[in-house]
Amino acid sequence: MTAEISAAALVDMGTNFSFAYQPIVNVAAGRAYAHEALVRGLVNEPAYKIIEQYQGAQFATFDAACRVRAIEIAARIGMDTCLSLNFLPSAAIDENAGLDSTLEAAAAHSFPVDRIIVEATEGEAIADHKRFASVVNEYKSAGIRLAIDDFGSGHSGLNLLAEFQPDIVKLDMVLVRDIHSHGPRQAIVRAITQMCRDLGIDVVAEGVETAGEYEWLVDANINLLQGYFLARPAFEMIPPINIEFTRQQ
Ligand code: G
Ligand code: MN
Repeated sequence: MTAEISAAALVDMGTNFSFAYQPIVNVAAGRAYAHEALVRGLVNEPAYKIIEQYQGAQFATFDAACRVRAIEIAARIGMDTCLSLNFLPSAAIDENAGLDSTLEAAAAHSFPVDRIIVEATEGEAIADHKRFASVVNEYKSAGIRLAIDDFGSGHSGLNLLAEFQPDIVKLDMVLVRDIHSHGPRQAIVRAITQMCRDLGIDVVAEGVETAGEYEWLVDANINLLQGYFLARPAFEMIPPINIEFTRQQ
């Protein structure tokens, strides 16, 4: 077994890239519930330009360095909501890039661990339920919450929820698109939402782009919303939210 890569090495790798943050809005409370960290270049180059530089053996280290860097910047810009970090389960189960560095970064920057959410995004690794469940349990026992990203997109599906229950399910934006005028998507989203309520799982709808989508989702009592309609990701800052909360409770 090789030792986990040093915290200093991860911090050093993190100086090569930066982050934008996009609100996940609690429309019932009328404020941001969390901010999702999205990797960017040092001068706001798009994510793919950074990710393509770290393919192969370096990728697990990159994934861990992302979490460290995203926490550092979130603390620096004074984030007082939850912080949602994307993670690749296959990278997180790599012994060189485990949980310790994320916990160390949270402690170093005084970011409370119970305000960290990790979004699992990689279908293939999640499909290895046993292995993934042990990673999830490690995170959970540290106080970190788990979201399943892109739910309903093919890789992340119902069978997963039978095996273990995340804290949050993020509906894939394909299900959200034009939902106000699409009967089948409405039926699917209603059923997923009911199931999640029964299981005690919070639902986030992502990729909300229009007023029509927004209104339908709010009427369906889906109160955690993310997407360009509410706010675009903002580079190294917390963006204002575009909408007035006329439906505030
Ligand atoms: O895989 P994941 O769900 O983490 O992807 C998030 C990506 O979706 C980010 O690149 C983010 O910029 C993008 N995104 C966020 N909101 C919207 C939206 O309303 N529409 C579209 N098309 N993309 C979005
Ligand atoms: Mn995500």
